[in-house]
Amino acid sequence: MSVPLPTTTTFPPGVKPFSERKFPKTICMFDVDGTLSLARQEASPEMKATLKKLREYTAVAFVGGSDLGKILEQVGSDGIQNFDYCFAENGLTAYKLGQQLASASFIKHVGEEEYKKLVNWILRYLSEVDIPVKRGTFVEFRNGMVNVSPIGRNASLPERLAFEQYDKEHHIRADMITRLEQEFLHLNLNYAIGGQLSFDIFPKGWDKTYSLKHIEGEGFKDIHFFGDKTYKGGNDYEIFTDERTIGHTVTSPEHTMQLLDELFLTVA
Ligand code: M1P
Repeated sequence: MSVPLPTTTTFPPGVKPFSERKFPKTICMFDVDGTLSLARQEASPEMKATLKKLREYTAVAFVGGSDLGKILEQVGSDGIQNFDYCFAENGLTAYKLGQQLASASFIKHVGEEEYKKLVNWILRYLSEVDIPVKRGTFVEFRNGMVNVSPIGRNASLPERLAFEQYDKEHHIRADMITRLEQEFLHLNLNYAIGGQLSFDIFPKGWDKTYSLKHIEGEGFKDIHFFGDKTYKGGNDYEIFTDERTIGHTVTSPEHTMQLLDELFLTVA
């Protein structure tokens, strides 16, 4: 959905304007899975309290690969109100202070015909992949990307974890990506393994750095990014290494909270 950019910045009641925060020109941006919560699980009450406190110090944003619905299951259904900026699907779905921002769409970018060829190819390929179990929803169409899962997104938590282990040994996703890269070179797409049972496909450049477009010109001098998949090939790599950000690699949500304490919350 494309909606006009909001023309005014209105801070909700009880939320300090950026200029009144302790670090007025700083924004902290967080990956979700592995950074604010365990993969596809809800953030802990401690994490939610830490982020609430942080909002007194800096501007606060999440930038996740998942779609907005899944991220809100993790950060809380009131997430759009609790973060200054919400970036789902790498920023292809974006909110500032509760108002949706304009964005681009995958289908408009590649066109219906090419999209259809891509999906048909994926379904054909997956029909020939032999893995221990298969469930449902092998292709999930989103605004800014396509998410592909060889086991299917309907897998239960134990099945999800089992697939992740199986994939580590058998490289089901990595092999499929290699083939996709060869078949669809002309579409100039990027493939990212950001989670446990799927991978994302989106146009080159529509990685998490896309979200930075939404805060350009907002006056932030220090843009901190926190993520766990900051290695090459991980879906945090591009934004972590981008020259506009100060990147932090975290190993768990607890590690994220520890870094926030050290960097901001306990600074006199
Ligand atoms: O945020 C990381 C990834 O989370 C999910 O991955 P999975 O279901 O495979 O664990 C997906 O929503 C994926 O798009 C996203 O990149």
